[in-house]
Amino acid sequence: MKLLKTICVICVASILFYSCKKDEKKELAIEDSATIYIKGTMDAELTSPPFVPAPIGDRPAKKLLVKMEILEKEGEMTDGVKYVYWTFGGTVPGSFIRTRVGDEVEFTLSNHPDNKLPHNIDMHAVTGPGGGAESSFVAPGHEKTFSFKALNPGLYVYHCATAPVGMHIANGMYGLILVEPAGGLPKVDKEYYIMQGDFYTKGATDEKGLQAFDMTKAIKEDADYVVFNGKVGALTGDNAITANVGETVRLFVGNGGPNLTSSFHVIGEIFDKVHIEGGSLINENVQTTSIPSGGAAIVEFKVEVPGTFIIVDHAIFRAFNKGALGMLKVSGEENKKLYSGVKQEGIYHPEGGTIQTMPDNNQKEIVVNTKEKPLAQKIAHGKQLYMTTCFACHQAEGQGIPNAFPPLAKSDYLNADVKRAIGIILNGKTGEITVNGSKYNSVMTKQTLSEEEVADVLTYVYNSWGNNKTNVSISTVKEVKNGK
Ligand code: HEC
Ligand SMILES: [Cu+2]
Repeated sequence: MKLLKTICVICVASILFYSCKKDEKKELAIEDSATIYIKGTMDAELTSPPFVPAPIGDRPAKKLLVKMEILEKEGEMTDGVKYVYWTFGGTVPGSFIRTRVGDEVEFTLSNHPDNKLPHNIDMHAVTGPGGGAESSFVAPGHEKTFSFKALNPGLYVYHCATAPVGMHIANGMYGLILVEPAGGLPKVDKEYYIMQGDFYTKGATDEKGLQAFDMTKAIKEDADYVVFNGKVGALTGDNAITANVGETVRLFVGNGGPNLTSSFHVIGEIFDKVHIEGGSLINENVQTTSIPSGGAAIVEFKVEVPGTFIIVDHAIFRAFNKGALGMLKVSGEENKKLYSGVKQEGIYHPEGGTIQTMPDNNQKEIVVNTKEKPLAQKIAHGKQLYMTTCFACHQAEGQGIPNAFPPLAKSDYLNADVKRAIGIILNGKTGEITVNGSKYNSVMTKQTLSEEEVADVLTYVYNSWGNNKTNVSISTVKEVKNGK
């Protein structure tokens, strides 16, 4: 009995000791990175996807200068479908940042003067308020600098966190920052940068023309496109990533979302190693790895046989119908011992995004209506327009943002003059104005809306948030347009 007691005491004591030691070790690890000595300054190499900067290797910790420019620019989502992307560094995903534990990163974020909106950056690798978002909020034509020390190794997502956050992310404002451990990552032959994102357009999937962002679909998580590296085909055909038989490949994979989790899979390969969630835990022999929105993973594998390996989100309709399909082309000698099956070309060719439907004999004709609609209908349509074109600046409840965007809720300026308000939407507005006693001197860009849309959106605004309930007619919009 006495012996049993003694053993018990020893057990409890050693468990306590062990768990204390573990905590101590963890604390030490973080404290260590915080006190790593910095030797000199250098400019960070930034790369566009699918490429990554050179490995850090065993370079000592430094002050690392990162300069990133925000650009709002038109690009192509797929053949004939244009989209205005908001980007970090001109690409979706944004430029890849590579740093190491102990680096003091001095980050300068500039917002190009041609841009329309303020932006900022929230880096998941940052320990500090908002991941940097609070210190980096920057208006068009300005830049902001802040600095942070890289404390935890891993692969981290960065993204814009300016309201409406979902919209900034949905338009492409995300990327990856890698923090290497001291001494660097093990050497591999090829490294690439892939990031998934879901997109929501006003028109249906593959509908041609310049497509605007659709807030309603985004809220429903009903994506028109789910793609790697910002567009359909960014990693297929001539854009495929490549390797040679016998090489080791490391993929830095992120998921910008805004909504959908990725079931990341390479058809015909098994991941030898996966840094789960981009952290320190390594899983081996993985078929499909789950990458949450706002998360990442590092996957590594050796390519043993030649061929085209298809990269997909294994939520498979996304791959074959919404764009989440890429290619890794491996060249070299065949190895019949490892793979000797009949090789059939073309099995995995993308089907394209065309949605196939059964014939419908009751198709209704679509009538274009330019006559005045009932008030309720105008308000409903106007609300939709507001939520896609106006609310990024004037906010969901028309409350505006102090010193940047004037309020539309109970706005004395708005309620005083309907024709003036119509003119602002048709032509844009600059110069000082006073709304509810506060001065604004900023720019509202010209909105490309039809006469009917102007009437509907203003009718919605006038019939919301305590405004004077004016019903704006198409004929009044026409009068303003014709200068009456
Ligand atoms: C890119 C940001 C932006 C967008 C988008 C935008 N506005 Fe504005 N709006 C502004 C700014 C900035 C001003 C103030 C301009 C100035 O300082 O002269 C303004 C002023 C106004 C005003 C007059 C001031 C007031 O508060 O009553 C109205 C009315 C208005 N906007 C309505 C709209 C409507 C309706 C839409 C959508 C169809 C819209 N705006 C889209 C930025 C925007
Ligand atoms: Cu932004």
